[in-house]
Formats: sequence, C-alpha cells, structure tokens
Amino acid sequence: MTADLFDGVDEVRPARETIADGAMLLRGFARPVQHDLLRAIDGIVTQSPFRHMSTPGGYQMSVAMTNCGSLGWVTDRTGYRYDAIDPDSGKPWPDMPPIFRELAGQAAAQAGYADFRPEACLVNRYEPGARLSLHQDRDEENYDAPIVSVSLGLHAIFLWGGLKRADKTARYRLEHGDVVVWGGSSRLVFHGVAPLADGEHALLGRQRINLTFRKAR
Ligand code: MD6
Ligand code: FE
Repeated sequence: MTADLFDGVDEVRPARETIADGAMLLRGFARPVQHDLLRAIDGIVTQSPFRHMSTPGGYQMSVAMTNCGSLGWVTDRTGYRYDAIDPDSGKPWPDMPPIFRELAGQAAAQAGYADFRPEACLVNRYEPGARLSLHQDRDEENYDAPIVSVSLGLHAIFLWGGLKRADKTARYRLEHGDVVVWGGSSRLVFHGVAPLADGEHALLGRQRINLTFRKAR
C-alpha cells in the first residue's frame, strides 16, 4: 500500500462495529477521500454509463449498475456472471481508479483481511424506491477473499440475515462514507437493501451510490 489515506488527519479514528463473525462496519471510513471517489465515479460512468440490468427471471432491476476493474458483474436473461467486457459498450470496463484500490485495501486491512486485491468493482446507483432483495454473493470462484462495500449519498437500511434465506434479518443504517467489510464465516450471509427513502444529500442529491469490491477469480 502507498500513502496512508489518513495522513494529516490522525485525529480521525473511524468507529468500528462488529456485525457478525468476520463482518465489520467502519463508520465514515471513506469520508476523507469522498471527493476523489466522486470524481472517479464520474469518470467511470462517462465510459460505462449506469444501466438497469435484467435478472434471469426477466425482471428489470430497480438498482442501476456499472462496473470498473478487469472484471464486472453482469446479469441478463442467461444468468449472472463476471465478464471482462461491458455488454453495452462492447469494450472492457473502465480501469479501477487507484483511489478505489487503496480504499478497499485499507478497509479490508482494518477489518483484519491483509492483502485484499480486488479485480472487480460493482457500482450500484439507488434512486428513491430502489431496493435489492435478499441474496447471497456467490458468483465468485472462491470465497476466501472478503467483500468491501462503500456507501455514498443518501443513507440505506441494510438487511443482514443468516446463512438460510428464511433467517431473521437485522437492520443497519448505512450512511455516506460508511464501509462494510465481510468475509470468513459471514461470507455467504443473505443480505439486501430496503427501498431507498427519498431525501436530498449535500453532495449526491437524490441518490445513493454503493461500491462493492470483490475478488472474482
Ligand atoms: C448495497 N450491497 O449495499 C448492496 N453484497 O447497495 C451488497 O449487496 C453487498 O454491500 C455483498 C457484500 C457487501 C455488500
Ligand atoms: Fe450482495
């Protein structure tokens, strides 16, 4: 890792909360680099704009998505997969910005996962009413690496379940700048996002953007 993201702001000690074994919420961890992240997101969506993908069952997702990195997560009528090519542009996904890599690596390290080097970053955009139903992240080839998830903009209610779909869910409020890291025995926990409440965020307006970093292969 290069320079510490918190150089010069040593008084900022992000609060950490353990959600479950292997899963940690780092409140405000991304705030020191919020402007760099937003600038980088603008660059990504210029090359590969947000789009509403279709599920294998034929529904259009309410969350709009794009990706950066050498692999991107896509869904269409044929299923879910990681693909090096953006199906809309026909070109590789935009490169992962260095600030994304550094943030993901430092968040993972804070949560106890050393040397996290994701090659995929899914960028999700929620507008009021958009939601993500309960799911497991299991399109990756192995589950050894954690997933790092960064929340920006309007807050969301994150639903955290168990290893079975029917398990009871806990609710966590994810605010602008919060980072969730999870792996280990939590890696296959069912989770989702409740319908986004309307609001106005000072930097992002009426939306929430979530970045999820993964090692896909
Ligand atoms: C979201 N996140 O926060 C959706 N999945 O908008 C996810 O589905 C997710 O945050 C795996 C790991 C972390 C996540
Ligand atoms: Fe997920």
